[in-house]
Formats: sequence, C-alpha cells, structure tokens
Amino acid sequence: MTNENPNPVVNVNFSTRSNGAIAIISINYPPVNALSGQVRSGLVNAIESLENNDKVKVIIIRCQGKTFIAGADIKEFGKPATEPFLPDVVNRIEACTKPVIAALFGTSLGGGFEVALSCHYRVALSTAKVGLPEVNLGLIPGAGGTQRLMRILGPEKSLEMITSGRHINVKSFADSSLIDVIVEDGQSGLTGLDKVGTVDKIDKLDEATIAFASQLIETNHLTPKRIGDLPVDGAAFNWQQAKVAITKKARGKLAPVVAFDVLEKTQAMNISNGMAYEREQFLMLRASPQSAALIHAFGAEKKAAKISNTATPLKVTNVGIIGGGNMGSGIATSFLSANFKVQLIEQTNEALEAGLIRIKNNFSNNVKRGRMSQQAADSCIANLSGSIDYQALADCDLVLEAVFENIDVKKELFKKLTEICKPTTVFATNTSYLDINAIAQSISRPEQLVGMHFFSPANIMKLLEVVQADKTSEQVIATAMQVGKQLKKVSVLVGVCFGFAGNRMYTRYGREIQQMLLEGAKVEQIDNAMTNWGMAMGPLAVQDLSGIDIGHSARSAQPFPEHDKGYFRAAATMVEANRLGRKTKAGFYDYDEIGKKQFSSIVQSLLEQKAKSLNIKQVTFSDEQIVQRALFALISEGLALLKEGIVQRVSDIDVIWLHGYGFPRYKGGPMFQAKQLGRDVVKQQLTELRESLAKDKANKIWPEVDMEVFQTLF
Ligand code: 3H9
Repeated sequence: MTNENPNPVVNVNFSTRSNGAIAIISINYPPVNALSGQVRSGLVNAIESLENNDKVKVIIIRCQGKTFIAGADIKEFGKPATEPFLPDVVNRIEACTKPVIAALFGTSLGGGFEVALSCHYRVALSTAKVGLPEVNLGLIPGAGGTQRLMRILGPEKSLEMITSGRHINVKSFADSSLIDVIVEDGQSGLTGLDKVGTVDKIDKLDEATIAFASQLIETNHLTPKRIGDLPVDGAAFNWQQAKVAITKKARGKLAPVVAFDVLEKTQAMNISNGMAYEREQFLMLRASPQSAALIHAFGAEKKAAKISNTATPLKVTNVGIIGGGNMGSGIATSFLSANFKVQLIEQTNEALEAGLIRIKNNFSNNVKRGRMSQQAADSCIANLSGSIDYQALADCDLVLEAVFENIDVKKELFKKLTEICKPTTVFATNTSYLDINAIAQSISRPEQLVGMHFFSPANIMKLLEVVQADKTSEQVIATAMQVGKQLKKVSVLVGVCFGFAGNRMYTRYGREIQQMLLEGAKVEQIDNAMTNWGMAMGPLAVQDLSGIDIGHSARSAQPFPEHDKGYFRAAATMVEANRLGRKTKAGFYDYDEIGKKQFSSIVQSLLEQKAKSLNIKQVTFSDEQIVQRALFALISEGLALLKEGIVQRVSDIDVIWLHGYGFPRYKGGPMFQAKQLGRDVVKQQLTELRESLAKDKANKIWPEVDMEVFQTLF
C-alpha cells in the first residue's frame, strides 16, 4: 500500500492502490479510534478529496489498532461540540457519489456503528461485534443510528438492539443485508478486542475488503446503495405492546423510553426529518442528570482499575481456594470461568464433595441460562481438583481462604500456609470485616497477605475489594488487581477498617434504616421509598433474603455502641423473635408458601414496643425524608472514608456502591449524587441532619462536615 496522498490531519490518512481506483482511508486514534473532532474532520476531508479524485472508484474506511471506531469520543463529552458534527459526517459519507465500504473488526459501537451504517457496504471479520450502546451512557444514538438501523433491520430488532445497548456478533446478521461479507478469521472462539486486532487478521480483513472493492469495480456496481433511501417497514409491528415492555424494563431509565419514542415517531418520516428529531432528543438526553451519572460511572470504573504502584504483577495460574461453602464455591467458579486451575480444599471428604457439587451446579446453571456452552463449562470444570490435604496447595501461585469469619481460625490457617506454600505464593483472605493487619502480624510473610473481598454470589457479583494491609507489598497489590481484571471483576483498592469501604458504608446505611424503623417509618414504606428511588432492592427485603441473624452475629462480635441506643435494635428484635428472614418464612415481612412477602402486623407491634422501651419518639416520615436520610448517611460515611484514606479517590466509592449494593447506575453513586446536589445543599442538609438527629449525643453518628475533605467532592 502506498502513502501517496497523506491527509494533513493527524489521525486520518488515506492511500490508494489498484492504479488509484481503490482508496483506503485509515483511522488511527488509540486506544479505540473514537470519533474525536480530528477524526471527524479527517473523515470529511478525506471523503471530499477522494470524491474529487477522478481515478478513485471505491473508498474503504478502515482502522488501525485493535478495533474499528468504538463510538463518539467520551473524552469530549462535557466540552463545547466542534464542527463537523457527527450527523453531518455520516450524512456526508452516505451522500458520497462513490461506493464507500466499512471494514469492521473489534467492536464498532455507537457513532462508530453509525459511520458503518452510513457506508454503502460493510465487510466484517467474523469475530467483529456491532452495537448501539448509547443507552448505557443515558443517551440514544445521535447520528442517524435509530434511523438507519430501523430501515435495515425493522423496528423490532432495532428497538431490541438500541434499548439493550448489547454488542452483537456480526454473524447474527448473516440473514440480513446489514453485513455484506463476513470474513472467517480462521480462529474460532476468539472474542474481545485484544485478540482480534492482530496484524495478520487486519491484513486478512484488508485483503477481503480490497477484493470486494475490486469486484464492485469489475462488475461495475458503482452506484452507492444508501440505507437512508430505504423506507421503514413498521406497519405490522405492535408499537403499543413494545412500549409497555420497554417502559417496564427501563425501571426509571429515561434513554430506552426516549429511544422508543424516536423510532415510533419517525417511522414514517424521511431520513432527514427523522435524524432531526433524533438529534433533538439526543441533545435533550445529553443535558440530563441521568446521562451525566452514567458517563461518570463509565469513567469511574476505568479509574478504579488504575493504581499508583507500578510493580509487575506475579503470574498466577494455579489457585488454591480454602472453603467450599457458598462463598468459596462461588469464588472457585469465578476463577475457573477465567481459565485458572483451581484446587479446592475442605476439612472433610463430605464437605469437599458438597463444595465440588456446588461448583458444578454453578456451571450447570450457567449452561441452563445460556451464559455458556456445555463444552465451555466442561473445559472449565476440567481445571478443578479437590483435596482435604493442605499439601496440595504447595505449588499454588495464589491461595485464597473463604472459611468461617473467626480471626483465630484465619491466623492459624495462614501460619500453616506459610509453612506449606512456595516462597512466592500470594495469600488472600476473603474476610468481610476482620482486621487483616492483625492476621498479617501473626504470620512470617505479612507482605504476601492481601484482602480479596468478593461479594455474594461471587460468581455473579462484579465487585471485588482488594484490601491493602499495612505491610502488603506493591507487587502483591498489583497481582491481586491483575487477577481481578482477569476474573472480569470491577476491582477497587481499599484500605483496612471494619467492613472496609463497602460494608462499612452499608452498616452506616443499615443503621439509619433501622433507626427510622424505630422512629415510626413502616417496613414497606422504607422499602418502597428506596426502590422507587432506584435501589435494586429494599434494604429490609435484602436483610430478609440474606438472613437477619448473619449481620446480627457479625455485629455482636463487638459491643453495641453506647452512644447509639437504637443501633440495629430492630434487627436484634427480629432475631430474638426467631424471625430470621426468608429462611424462617418470617423476618421483617411474613412469607407465604410460595415465598411471596406480606406485611406483618406482628413486626409492626414488636417494633413499636421496642421503640417505646428505648424511649424513641415516634414521627411520621415522607418517602423523600427516608431517601434523604439513607442517602446522606452514605455521603457522610463516604466523606469519613475519604478523610481516613480508606479509598484512593472519591469515585471509587461510587463504583463500590454501583457494583456491590444495587445503587442505581443512572444516579452515578452516592458521592456523585452529592456532587449533583451541589456544595451548598449537601453542607446544609448534613448540618441539619447532624443537628436534628444527634444533638443530645457526642455526634459520632453524624460527624461535623470536614470542610477540607468536603471540598474534594466538588
Ligand atoms: C456515541 O457514540 C454517541 C453517538 O451515537 C452520537 C454522537 C453525536 N471514547 O473498556 P476498556 C477508552 S456514545 C473515548 O478498558 P476494552 C477507555 O476509557 C459512545 N475513550 O477496553 C479506556 O481508556 P484508558 C458509544 C474510550 O477492550 C480504553 O479506551 N460508545 C471510548 O475492555 C480501553 O477501554 C461506547 O459507549 C470512547 N468511546 O473495551 C463505547 N471507549 O485505557 C464504550 C473506550 O485510558 N466503550 N475508551 O482507561 C466500551 O464499551 C469499551 O471501552 C470497548 C473496549 C468495548 C470499546
């Protein structure tokens, strides 16, 4: 390929071949070839220049690096938009008088897929994925995606794709005209950008695309086929039914509902009017708090993965997991799914057998639910072995314990492991609350101990807190973070304190919920207020699900705080009445035979009696007051975590709450909420809560706002 006419724009070049008949526009803007202002103007300049070049008959748009364009440049969001705007870019491409072919590999997403749809042909590697994931950022496609996709796939499939935001393998479109050529890359099973973007595969895609271009020239198929010229075939589609389903599924999210509205309203319009309405709605969403929150969440997750230490992680292949209960087997499933070799250790043959069965059941469930093929499940399970002899762990690169929450048991265990395991083994504890520094002090290799706190069910939940103890080495931290990435977890580095970052805040949140129960808020009112606000589950329904006695016994390991007379007394009252939750068919709710929850008058009266005995004044709550108190408890505790340096950065707290506790993603996390409410409101409300709720005490529960830490939020 010659570089005879390089475009002056940095990110986009073009060259020609076949005596100048085929032009190749090449985009190079790492890491994902996002549509920055330079890429947009480069594309327009290149198209215009090539259109005016009489020798050129066909134009190809391809990308360097690991993927075709992955969307609008998220880094430009929030800055003033610069011309050319993307809708104009895609319209310019579609209007080109010479056929334009997109060469797709990796993930062509959002604006990137919209560019591909504006091209007249699409050639794709068989591993390529396409998608319109704008809803994940609180947006809809804003450059003709709703219009062109609907013209080529029809309303049903388009709505499914746009409202789910899913990335879909191009092979799924084999029976539509969305993709013209699928190029087998010869290596089945490869997915993801890293594996696709190798030079030889791009060469293969280039070859196939050039061959397709040559064919167009040879057969004189040189009139562009424009998707925008097609009509929408939407007459037979049941729009009303789709609206009900999409609104229900959206659960408070605005973007999917707006996407529906755009498709329905524009189905009979021409592409130009349709795109104008799409743009108007896109810009409306672009300015919405939901979109700001979702874009924050995307950035916060990327940041959380970054740590300041530059140590090279140790290579981990063989993993030992001690404890085959629900937690241990979930963790083992997670490691096996990421192709690690796992040695499960239990105390008895019976317990070991039960643990192995739990793991195998997790894989059968994955197969049943279509999450993986039987063949993939079998190959994961082939990496599993079990033993009751700790010597089996001698060669493990990482040994993680998920045994009973008792510090003496854990100290003994790690002492034994330091004697058995090779010198480089990383030791990890899955404790939720215990002092990892105290465990480290009792072993001979404290620098090799780290916390890896998974959330239940560990094979499903995305969050992993990597807990750095005082002596944990940088290399061990880097290794744990790297392992988290391999497990496809969202890993967040935190420091040691009771409950670390997530559970400490959860305790603070729970404390406030329990306190409100004693002050007169009703069980259902609290749960409804919180779920209507967006939490995945009501906090009391969660307690019933996980077992009220579990938290109660963890809390009872230390004395209840004297300054807080109502501290988790509602939960203690339930435990005293043997109302432990769903497992006893009675907790904060009653449960019928089929597990449906119902209001419990017994609970009501037990809580009233308890409040009376503690001399707690009864008040009436509005739903807003419930949400405000719960949210500000989180903000207050988050500020304390920041002050103590338990988290690296404020956005890490949001990531923890989004992935570990069902906080609504479209609200960005508790600290983002604080940011959106603004400095004055937050300061005023925290001060008011402190004055009204803790005035008679040492104010340990609602501490004074630390102005220095507080400033870092804004
Ligand atoms: C849109 O297109 C709107 C249009 O309809 C209309 C406009 C008018 N921009 O996830 P990774 C960075 S909305 C800038 O770790 P992976 C990311 O921050 C957009 N940067 O890799 C990270 O940087 P760093 C629709 C982006 O291989 C690096 O790339 N598009 C963008 O696991 C690697 O990311 C989307 O929503 C971007 N658009 O996954 C796509 N995307 O290394 C969102 C990524 O500094 N992105 N980066 O931390 C993704 O889904 C994944 O990143 C992707 C790669 C699948 C592309």
